Amino acid sequence: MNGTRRVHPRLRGAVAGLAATLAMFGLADVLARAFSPSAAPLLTLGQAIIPLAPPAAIKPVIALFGDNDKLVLVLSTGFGALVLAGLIGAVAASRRRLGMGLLLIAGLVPLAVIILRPEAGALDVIPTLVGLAVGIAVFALLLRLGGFAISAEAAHRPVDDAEDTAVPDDPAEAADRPDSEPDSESGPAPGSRTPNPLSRRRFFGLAGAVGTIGAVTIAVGQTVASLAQDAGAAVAKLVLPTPAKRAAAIPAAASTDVEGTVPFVTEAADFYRIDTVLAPPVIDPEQWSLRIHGMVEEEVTLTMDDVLDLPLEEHHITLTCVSNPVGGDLVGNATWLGYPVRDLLARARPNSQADMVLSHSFDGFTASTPIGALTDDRAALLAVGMNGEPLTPIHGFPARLVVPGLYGFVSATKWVTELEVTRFDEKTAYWTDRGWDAKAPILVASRIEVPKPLAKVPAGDIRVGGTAWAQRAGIDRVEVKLDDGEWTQADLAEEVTIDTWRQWRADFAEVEPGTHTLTVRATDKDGTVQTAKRRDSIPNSATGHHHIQFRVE
Ligand SMILES: Nc1nc2c(c(=O)[nH]1)N[C@H]1C(S)=C(S)[C@@H](COP(=O)(O)O)O[C@H]1N2
Ligand SMILES: [Mo]
Repeated sequence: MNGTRRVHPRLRGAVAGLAATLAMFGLADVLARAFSPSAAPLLTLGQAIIPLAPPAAIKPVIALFGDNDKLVLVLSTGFGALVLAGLIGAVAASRRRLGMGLLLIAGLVPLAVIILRPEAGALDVIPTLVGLAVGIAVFALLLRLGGFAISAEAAHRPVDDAEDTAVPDDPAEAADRPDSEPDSESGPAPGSRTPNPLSRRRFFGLAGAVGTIGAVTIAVGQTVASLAQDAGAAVAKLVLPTPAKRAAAIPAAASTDVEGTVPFVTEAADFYRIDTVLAPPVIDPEQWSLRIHGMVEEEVTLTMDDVLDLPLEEHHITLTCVSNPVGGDLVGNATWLGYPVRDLLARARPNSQADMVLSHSFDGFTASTPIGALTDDRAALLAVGMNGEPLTPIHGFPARLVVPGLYGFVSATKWVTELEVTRFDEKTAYWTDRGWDAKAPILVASRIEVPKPLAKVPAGDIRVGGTAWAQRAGIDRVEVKLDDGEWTQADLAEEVTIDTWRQWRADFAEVEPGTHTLTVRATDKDGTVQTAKRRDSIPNSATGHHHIQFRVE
């Protein structure tokens, strides 16, 4: 028997595997959304991969896809599962029992991941179990309809479509069949196949329909779930009190008038999102509490009512991610409402030997913050509000930390549930265990927002603009350079606080047609000039000057 005869049976087997897997994920997804949303197998699998993924792979994905990293992860998990299913299906074309067994074993993986989650409930396995049973049944049925023999002897002689014994009831199909597989130059041994296998067209039609229904179900489920998430009843339960201390109003002069620059205040919907959860936990504020423990004189636990009864303060603070590439947008500025962590810690009376607070999230994430940054005069907050609204689930509802001057991964714990007072030589945080620094103050940075890279700009006078930040120090100066010219000082918008970003703009007269490069650098009020040295984001942020090219015509 020559090799080409195997192509079609293997393809059929692979298609059967793909269709069965899509059916399994689709059904399990629908059931999970109805009964236990956090137990959807695709989501749970993707979530399980996150802490296992090598840091060297995670940060570039974040840098490349930013907020879409979740989608990329779910899609790659799904893609991986499909590739595996296709291979198993191809195996099943010649060894049906082995193929079925492999599919079952592969299906046990999401089941195991679901059971092993710390928050797993007894009913969580049901969606995946039902999905798996149906997926296996679909696989078996498609293999049978595809004409794969059960006996080991026959397994070596897969059926060719041209020899189908089924009586076609569709003339077009009948016409389609006799010459459809020119590679079937020799006939199969008598008795070597299941009776009445479907024609090629029907088989692929059926498998395609099953697979499509599964895929559409998954896509619709994901979309519905992400739309439903922000409008949770939990969020409606939290009514923010009037701040005891309001932040100063933001002056108009905090913004330059350069069209196309990013607004001074970032709306929650536009705020960058970085975290290790696929679906943000939706926490009932009535169930939430914050426990302050560890090296303290007195353990303290606060409920949400306790927090809302405290005199809350509003502060404008710019939050920054260590993974932000030079010129990137993993940075946002908001008005946060919360209670100073300093005063919370004072209630628990930390031991003087403690030098770190390990904040724990509901989802298991941790951040290590120097205790000094939480007790000095900066506005380190247990925040419950963002721009006048409760936090959104994505940004940490019902409570998170916001600490001026430190990258988010060592300070800005969302869905925060515990403050553990400890020492850097005793405990390490989530990203520190994955190669990042234990402490990470924000470095002075600046970016060009206008013109956009590769923009076409009319010749003549050109206005450029962007944003710079150096939380805790404040921005002192921003300089821009056209091509190889001199550094020229940009005009700065009014400073709101040293912990907020600052917009800048500059004008260049009579710029000649052609391709030009624009470069920016900032200097903070301590005199630190943004370094030109290029460096990757691990272990404590990328550096280098942001530059863009644009065309004058
Ligand atoms: N629970 C939890 N909190 C977290 C993270 C996380 O992965 N899990 N990521 C941190 C990082 S790396 C950053 S930069 C900020 C981002 O906050 P945002 O998503 O609200 O912009 O949240 C921090 N808080
Ligand atoms: Mo981050």
